[in-house]
Amino acid sequence: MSDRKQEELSQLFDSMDKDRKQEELHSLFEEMDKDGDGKVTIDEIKNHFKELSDNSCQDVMDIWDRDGDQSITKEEFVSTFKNKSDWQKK
Ligand SMILES: [Ca+2]
Ligand SMILES: [Ca+2]
Repeated sequence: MSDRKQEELSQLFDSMDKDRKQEELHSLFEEMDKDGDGKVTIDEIKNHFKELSDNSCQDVMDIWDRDGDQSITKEEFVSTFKNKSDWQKK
């Protein structure tokens, strides 16, 4: 991942990270999950983060999609926030 992209993603996550209460994460997830099937797909990410390039959306997917099935469940989403230090290395 390039430094610039890393920066872009860090800013994105920081902006989403003002308040990490569980309910907030859950409602954010539900906001992203437009069709309400309990999974966030790459298309839903692109839809939600319109300011991100396609490549960056794929990076977001890779960060959140912990089991690699190209969709993000609520569990994956919440656990990624808990393990933020995994991907956000100084
Ligand atoms: Ca969905
Ligand atoms: Ca997954």
